[in-house]
Amino acid sequence: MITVHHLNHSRSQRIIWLCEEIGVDFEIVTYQRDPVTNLAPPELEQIHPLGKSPVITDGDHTIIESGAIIDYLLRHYGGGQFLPATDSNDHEQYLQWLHYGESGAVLPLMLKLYTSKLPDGGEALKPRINDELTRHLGYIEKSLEGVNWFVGNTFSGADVQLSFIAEIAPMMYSVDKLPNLMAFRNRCHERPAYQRAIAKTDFYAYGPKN
Ligand SMILES: N[C@@H](CCC(=O)N[C@@H](CS)C(=O)NCC(=O)O)C(=O)O
Repeated sequence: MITVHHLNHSRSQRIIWLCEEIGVDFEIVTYQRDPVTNLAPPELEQIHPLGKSPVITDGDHTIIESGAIIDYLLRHYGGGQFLPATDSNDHEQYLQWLHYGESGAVLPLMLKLYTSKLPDGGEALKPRINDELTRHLGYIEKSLEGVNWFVGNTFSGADVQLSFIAEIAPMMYSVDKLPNLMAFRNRCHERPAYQRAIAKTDFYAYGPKN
């Protein structure tokens, strides 16, 4: 049985969503962020020393990192769904987007978030961070021109990974410049499995706005 160790308002929401998409049997153990520091509680370190979410356990396996978890779930429990054939060009594209979602794409967003908490708002770093945000979000926006999904215009694990970028981008960048990304986010939110995941968890701050 798969256990998703879920932190409220976090990247683990997308893992619960993916479990719903593939219809695998799973349970959720929820952890609450510290209301002052916003950090995960120490109990999560008992599951994995990094104490971050998402983390899943499945028998002898304990797996961290959203991209690795998405790939694991699809390979072992996806029944061929949402995972392009390994010998296809789409598979290479899928791997690229899966990695990009938690490396190149997320870095400027995290830098913006962290520096905004500095007393001077990280003034010295602002121009560089804003340039990087424009570069990466611009690339993502352009990649969605005329398509619904990132790989072969077919829903895949890469879309699950990138949904978090689409969900947090509005906090740090003008959504007027991201119509394709916001439409993508809305398409994710409209999926029945996404809504089932929302219904199974506490309020998710980056989820659909009613
Ligand atoms: N790249 C990792 C990021 C994991 C991560 O930083 N998760 C955040 C939640 S979105 C977390 O656990 N924050 C609480 C903390 O750092 O204490 C992934 O995608 O799994």
